[in-house]
Amino acid sequence: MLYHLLYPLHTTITAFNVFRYITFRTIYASLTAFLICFFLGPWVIRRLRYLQVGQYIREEGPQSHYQKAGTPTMGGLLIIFSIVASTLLWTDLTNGYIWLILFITVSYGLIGFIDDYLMQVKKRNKGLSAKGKFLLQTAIAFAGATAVFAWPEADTRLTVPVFKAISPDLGLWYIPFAALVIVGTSNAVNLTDGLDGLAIGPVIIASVAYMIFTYVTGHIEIANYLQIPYVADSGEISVFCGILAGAGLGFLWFNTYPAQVFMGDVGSLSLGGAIGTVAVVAKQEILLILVGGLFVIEVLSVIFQVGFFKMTNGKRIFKMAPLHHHFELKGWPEPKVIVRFWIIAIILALLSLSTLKIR
Ligand code: 57M
Repeated sequence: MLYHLLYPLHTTITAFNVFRYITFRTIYASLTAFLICFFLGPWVIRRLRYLQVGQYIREEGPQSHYQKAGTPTMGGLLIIFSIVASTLLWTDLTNGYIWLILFITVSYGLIGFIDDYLMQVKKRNKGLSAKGKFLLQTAIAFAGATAVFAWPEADTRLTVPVFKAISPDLGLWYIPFAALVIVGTSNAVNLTDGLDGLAIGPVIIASVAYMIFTYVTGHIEIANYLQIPYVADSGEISVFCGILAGAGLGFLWFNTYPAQVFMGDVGSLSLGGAIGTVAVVAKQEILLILVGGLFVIEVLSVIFQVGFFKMTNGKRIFKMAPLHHHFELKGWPEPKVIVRFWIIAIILALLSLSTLKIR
């Protein structure tokens, strides 16, 4: 909005020329998203308490979580509001990628909202059935992936980090592949959201990493210099990534240990869907394994735990999966698990950025 309203005025007020710059808009869009969460947070938390949207704690969880019962959840509603408002305010709304990412973010938020509503408000201890949730996510991801495939300048080649010579063309297989990235990332963030701030921290870190990647892929000179695919108009996505990071920081203000609010599935599914979609449109899907490495580690811990459990009918690799519960049961205080997982996420994101130079 501001971009469309104020930039054209730069002929009279030259100061408004700044609205043209992606860096300027990214910084102020990020600050806007942060401030919306920061100032609206207390009110939202009070409303969620009033509406009794208190977290239901499953009995088989770690003992230490029992005192969390009743913590307001569905704080993801605040995150999504902040993301949508800041995106409408600060991005170039003629950019199709922005609308695609917003579509996935909001529709995944809707799936999560239904799940949370059934689980928390209807007190049904299961939300949407896992199958129902997965089918909805897959359908929406396929719609998004098909839109990317049908894009005029669609490029179905896969970018392989480090090995610039390898870029297999997936052709029609690009659609299921892209859909898988979006659904997988969404569920990976959902699984990780099991300790105070544990999911939002790596979401912020991944957003900053992709903010840099999309700025670079959208900048033809830098992209060519670094020999990575130039994706026209993808630079605008770095404004969105800044908004993701800003909204994440604003939410973290209240979600940090001891959490005053949880994001709920409405938050984890939508943030994961947003990051997965950003990775797809920026053509950095494989790199997501590194950028979102902590989410990958958490999912793998569950896969190995369940697999091993089934193979040895009853033995466990970890005390409990996902991995964060294992360290909790080993006696690490919750904040120690959280910050150490953030440190790992930061290191993996730095490694992912280093692949820009190692080509
Ligand atoms: C998403 N949800 C948290 C909160 C948050 C297959 C299996 C690994 C699935 C997994 C599962 O059910 N995952 C669901 C994780 C839950 O958080 C809520 O859910 C939203 C995110 N989707 O926003 O509303 C609990 O996490 C804690 N929490 C915090 N701070 C936060 O900021 O402390 C969340 C956010 C909250 C709160 O206690 O209630 C969750 O953990 O369910 N299942 C598990 O993760 C379970 N693991 C398990 O069953 N492991 C088995 C097998 C299946 C691998 C094993 O190891 O043998 C654990 N989680 C729970 N109970 N709650 C252990 C059992």
